[in-house]
Amino acid sequence: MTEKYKNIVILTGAGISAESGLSTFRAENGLWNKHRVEDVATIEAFERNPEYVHDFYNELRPELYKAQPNPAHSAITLLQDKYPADKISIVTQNVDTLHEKAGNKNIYHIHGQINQIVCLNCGHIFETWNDVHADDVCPHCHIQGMLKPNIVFFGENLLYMEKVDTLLKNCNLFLSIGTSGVVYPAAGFVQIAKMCGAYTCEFNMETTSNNYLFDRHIIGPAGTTLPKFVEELLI
Ligand code: BJW
Repeated sequence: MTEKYKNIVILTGAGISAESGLSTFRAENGLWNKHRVEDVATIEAFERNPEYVHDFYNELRPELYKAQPNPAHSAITLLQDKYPADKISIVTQNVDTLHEKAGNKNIYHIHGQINQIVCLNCGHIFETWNDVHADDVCPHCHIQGMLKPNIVFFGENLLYMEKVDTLLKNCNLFLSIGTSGVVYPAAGFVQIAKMCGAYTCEFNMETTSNNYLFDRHIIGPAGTTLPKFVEELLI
């Protein structure tokens, strides 16, 4: 086995969950074909009409609860278990928990998690798969009407950014799986990794907008292409 890569960062987007039956955002039949981004995924929308935004995530939560990981997630488990790197980290834009369900480790949910709720009054974060409503009370500070899905909306800062920045600057292999590369700052991660010397590789069904920053493009469904790639690394 070649032990070329000591630190690996894997950035994932909605495409890695597509073969688990979850909708991506920007596809023709994607999540945002049925809803306006401005109504469900901006902090202004939440401030304007929190119940509408809660309803959207209340509807999505049971679907994500039921979803099961696919061979792409399992390939990451295999890589983390068998490849002799010092560290293999997953930086995911996904709010589903498929990486956790597949037994992946070192996961950073930079856009938050559907099963977490944050209180905007006291900062308390708690986990639930149940519906949440705009007039619910925080279990910690007992203030009403301040609960928000712990999901990063447009206009909000991402989570774990300091840690992720360090990981990116120290990795020598950067893999980007199933993301269109249009949402920043995640779309710029490849540039940081590349500037710091990493070999960069993307897995997608199509050409992406930051395509030119990748050394290798593997076109096809991640559930097929990633297990093959991992197999090659493990030889
Ligand atoms: C497959 C496949 C298969 C399908 N196998 N592949 C710099 C420049 C310009 C703008 C900005 C900038 N910096 C910040 C901004 C503003 C903004 C932004 O990026 N805007 C652009 C859209 C123009 N960013 C922000 O506001 C971020 N915050 C921030 O930067 O804070 C500081 C700041 C604040 C204010 C001003 C300036 C700075 C926050 C971004 C939060 C994103 N949140 C969302 C919604 C969460 C809600 C929810 O999950 O329901 O996160 S947006 C949405 O897009 C979601 C996703 O995580 C994210 C990325 O989407 P993803 O995963 O790439 O999905 P798709 O559908 O786009 O692509 C799927 C891909 O998979 C496709 O390519 C398919 O081909 C592929 N695929 N099947 C392999 N089987």
